[in-house]
Amino acid sequence: MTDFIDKLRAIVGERGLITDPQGMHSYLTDWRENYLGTALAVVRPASTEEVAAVVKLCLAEKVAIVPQGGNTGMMGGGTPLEAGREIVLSLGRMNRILEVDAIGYTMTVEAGVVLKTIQETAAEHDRLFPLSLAAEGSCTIGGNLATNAGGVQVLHYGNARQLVLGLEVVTPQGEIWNGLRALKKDNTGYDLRDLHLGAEGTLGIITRAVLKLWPKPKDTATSWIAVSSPEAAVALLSGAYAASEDNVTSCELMSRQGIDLVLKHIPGSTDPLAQSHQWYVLLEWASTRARRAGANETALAEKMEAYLGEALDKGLVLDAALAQNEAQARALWALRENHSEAQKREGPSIKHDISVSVSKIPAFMTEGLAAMTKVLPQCRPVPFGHVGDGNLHFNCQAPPGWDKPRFMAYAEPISTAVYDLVVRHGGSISAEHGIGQLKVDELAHYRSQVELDTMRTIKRALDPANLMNPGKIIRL
Ligand code: FAD
Ligand code: 2HG
Ligand code: ZN
Repeated sequence: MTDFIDKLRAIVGERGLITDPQGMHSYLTDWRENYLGTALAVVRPASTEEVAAVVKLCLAEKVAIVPQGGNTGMMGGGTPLEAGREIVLSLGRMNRILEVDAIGYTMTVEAGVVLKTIQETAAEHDRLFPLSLAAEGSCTIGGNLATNAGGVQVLHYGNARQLVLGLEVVTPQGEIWNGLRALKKDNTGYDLRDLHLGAEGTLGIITRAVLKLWPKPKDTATSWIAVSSPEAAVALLSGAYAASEDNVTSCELMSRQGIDLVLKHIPGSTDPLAQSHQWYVLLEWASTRARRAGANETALAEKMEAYLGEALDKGLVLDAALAQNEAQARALWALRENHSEAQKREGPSIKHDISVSVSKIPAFMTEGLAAMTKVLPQCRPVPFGHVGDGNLHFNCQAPPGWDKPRFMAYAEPISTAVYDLVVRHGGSISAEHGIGQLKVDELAHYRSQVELDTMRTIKRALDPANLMNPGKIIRL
């Protein structure tokens, strides 16, 4: 093996190689600390050519590769396997913005650029890159594309798949596929780009991307709204599309349980409303039309206030707080975005990133909560998520004082009850986080034979040696 390490060093240099256990540790465990893997080395190439050379070497030496970006994934996709003869290939050093074409509304970047840097660069050019999620300060665009990430603005702009025009990918053979085309139209056979989006590094390594940009909003309205039920939340959203003149950019649902965890664990958090309620919606509208000069309130805020007033009269809304400035809007968003962190600090949890059609959310919520507590009456459901996409994080916190092994004994029956229900409602067992290593068995169980066979055929054709992130998504 020292021979292999020396060959890696010859490609990426001393700066691009980590082999000591302490240095490697953070690359070998996932954000949720569910997995701890082993690896021969962490390799950090500085260019596409170095990535290609590393892949060629690994192919010759039959060493598997686990691509990794910011390591914020929720499914253990970026963590090497426990007994694996693998390397972690981190894209972290490939973090250059290569071009901003403000006229053509595109940006070309390396895969290791942190999402927040992309958002900020777009804003400097009066443009918007709309992918937005709580991990944006550390996740990378390569990881976002490889997981087809969703986030909080999908209902208006689409998920990561809809935000990208072209890719550069290093194939499992170590070839460089240059698909970095900034084209809106390109009907030239099979869509190779789409194959890599959501493939979680099992078909190749994304090294560069051409991203789409949008005009930067000039007017935003944000409200924190107490509603009586998920049904009221869905009705409120349904009417908001027309009331906002199609400017709804986010609609997030939360329950009191989640808010209580955020208030308990995240310093500086405060409840925006005087009274406690069971369900909350965070609603945001954004428009590229600038606010009127001299007006106290922005045009959108006026419209949102009027809409919420009507909804209050109809009983859809129980109470609401409209952000008066950016700082207040950020504080409201922090209550939503800190749910994952607060759940982590509270202790063990079982997570279900699921989707059903938006109109089925109320029925799913009622039946799902009953299904979860039927398996473990003391469990503490923490449902929240992107209700506008029909995507719930249908999570469950361990009963107070329970340690992880005790709680995890219930993971399979709880998850089976939830996923069976999802499938009965025509939904998906993974809406935005992917499959990784956590849901390999579930995918095999819930997807049809024809879908699984097609996925296996694609994987075997592109990666016959099975060296690209083996054991993730699908077992061969
Ligand atoms: P990693 O975790 O490093 O990798 C994820 C997967 O992609 C792995 O399978 C890895 O092998 C592969 N991969 C990484 N880079 C490449 C590459 N260049 N080429 C090929 N394969 C690659 N997700 C959402 O969809 N919506 C959310 O709202 C959301 N919120 C989150 C909030 C928090 C607090 C956290 C911790 C995570 C959240 N996530 C969310 C999950 C996560 O999917 C995203 O954070 C992000 O897309 C992962 O990017 P990453 O760079 O960290 O990827
Ligand atoms: C979010 O929407 C993320 O905040 C994380 O997708 C969800 O922690 C979770 O379950
Ligand atoms: Zn989410």
